[in-house]
Amino acid sequence: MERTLVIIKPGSVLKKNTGDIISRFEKKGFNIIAIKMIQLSKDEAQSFYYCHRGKDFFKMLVEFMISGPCVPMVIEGKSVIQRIRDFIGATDPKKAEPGTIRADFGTEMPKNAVHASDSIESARFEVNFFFPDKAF
Ligand code: FUP
Repeated sequence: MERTLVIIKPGSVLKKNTGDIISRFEKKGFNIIAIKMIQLSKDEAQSFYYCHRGKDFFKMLVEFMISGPCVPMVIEGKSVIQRIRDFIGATDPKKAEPGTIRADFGTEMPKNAVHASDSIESARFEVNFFFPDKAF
């Protein structure tokens, strides 16, 4: 069993796509074990994306992530980290496979609708970041 952290990003919440996106995960059979709506502070967004500090898109990414509330959730299941990454599609919505969440709800980076952990290490950090009681 694995756990992964998904965030419905502020752009999706603003466009009222939250319910539709949650529904996509549920209809696919994914098991959501924790979910909440919060607004990140600048410090929190910078800490969450610490691995991108110093990159040219970092400032824009942080500004976007604090532009409104977001909806982080923990999803649990067998090989769920890779399965969710495949399900949401490529990072750039323009390159995401048709029918994926990022293709259908994203516009361009960083407004790519959702975030999902990309490894066991990042999932561990990210789940603990938003849901310390679900840490593994
Ligand atoms: P992902 O793991 O799919 O979220 O992709 P990355 O970790 O590479 O990127 C993190 C965030 O930065 C994504 F929301 C996309 C954004 N980004 C840009 O805005 N510009 C870039 O050139 C690369 C990533």
